[in-house]
Amino acid sequence: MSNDFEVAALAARFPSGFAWGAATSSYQVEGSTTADGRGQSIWDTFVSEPGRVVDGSNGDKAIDSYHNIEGDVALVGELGLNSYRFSLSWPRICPDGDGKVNRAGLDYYSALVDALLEQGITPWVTLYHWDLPQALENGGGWPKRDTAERFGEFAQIAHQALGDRVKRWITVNEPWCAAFLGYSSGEHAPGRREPAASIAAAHHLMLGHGLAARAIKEAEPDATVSIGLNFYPVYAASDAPVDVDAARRIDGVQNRWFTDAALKGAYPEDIVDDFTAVTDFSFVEVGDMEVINAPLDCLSVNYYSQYTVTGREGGAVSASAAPTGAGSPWPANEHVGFMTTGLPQTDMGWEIAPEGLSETLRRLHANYPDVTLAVTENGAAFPDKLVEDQVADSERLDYVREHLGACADAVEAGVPLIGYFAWSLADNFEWAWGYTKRFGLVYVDFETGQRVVKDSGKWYCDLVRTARSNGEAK
Ligand code: IFM
Repeated sequence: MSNDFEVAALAARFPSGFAWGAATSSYQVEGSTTADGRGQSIWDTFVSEPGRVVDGSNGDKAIDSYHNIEGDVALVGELGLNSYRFSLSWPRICPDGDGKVNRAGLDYYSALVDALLEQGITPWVTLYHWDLPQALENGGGWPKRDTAERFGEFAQIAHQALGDRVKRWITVNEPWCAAFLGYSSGEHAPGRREPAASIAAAHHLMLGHGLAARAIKEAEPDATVSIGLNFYPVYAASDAPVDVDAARRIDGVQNRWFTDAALKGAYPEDIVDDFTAVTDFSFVEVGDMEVINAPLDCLSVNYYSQYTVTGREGGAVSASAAPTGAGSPWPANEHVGFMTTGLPQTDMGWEIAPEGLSETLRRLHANYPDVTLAVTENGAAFPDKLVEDQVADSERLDYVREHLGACADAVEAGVPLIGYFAWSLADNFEWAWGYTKRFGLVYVDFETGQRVVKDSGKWYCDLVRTARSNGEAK
């Protein structure tokens, strides 16, 4: 099948009005961490501690998006995208995490939004993508209720400043990572290893989500409000009851904990029972679950891979198969081994499982039929090389193509999917992996900042342009 024919066939499977985008987050791309009154975030602190980031790097410069609004927006336009997802740095806007606003921080995002709109690109704004103001961590961080309340205020501030132009809001990105990698396994900022506190953190991230969603909807009932959750199909390695139970626990914490809270107003009972071994849930107050259950317009689905788990003691544990899955607080991950199944893997060691994306979308729609879905992150790291102005990243191109095929399968199965965002627009700071993992559709020379569209980016552009012109013709 020729490439053109294949692109046309795939493009034709998406509805008109579909959001075609790419995503980034503030700490991963902006740099300028002390410019113009920005306060310190927990990631600034974390990266300064020896051994936290594999290459000893940090986000001080990142890919300098703070100084490159025009260039980055032009890149989004060059790729033919009609949507761009980015996050607000809370400490850039509220340096101490309280109600005191740093005007320069708001001005930066306001200029970015204007530049996008001028190009006809719809901004999708994430309010929290992990860069908590250090001042709030000093007061106890997400395990403390006050942080959720401050976040609700921050949402109000952000909406007041940008809501005249921004209509798509994602409250919190991947609270699983923020809570459990941040406060249980300690792989992410603030690097704490306190399982009980991580469950309180998870609750307050959800409470913050609910308060933010409520603040935005009260100010603007027509705004689209969403939460970004990371999903993985979880399979038991065998029918043995210990394996089946391990799969239940990991699925519960990863896929059901946050989604049930947001969309059903209750945590899944089996996981509450598991967690009772480490916490008494005294941080949950009357009325919290109603706040968390604030009406949602859309569920933002971040999808990368699948998990196969065993509960057998000494079962084949592969740290690389699930560098993040192992972060669930004990007892959810007690004796759980993450296994490799022989599928090809990305540079993160994550198995490539595109059919898991359509399975995830179909399962979400079956369980939560009232909400539309958007894939707000999907992508892969590979060790790209720039050779004579070209990055021949055929593995990423295949990854994106196959996952978009899975999205189209879901659409055809009746899933109300409204958008797809590649992670990421450009190579950037990959958290504890520093600059050693490249996820971009666009290659970045981390020394010079030069950007070069990879083959995967060119292919995606082709697809998006074809799909969008189909939409216009309909
Ligand atoms: O880079 C991250 C992003 O910040 C959150 N979701 C997963 C991506 C890849 O690890």
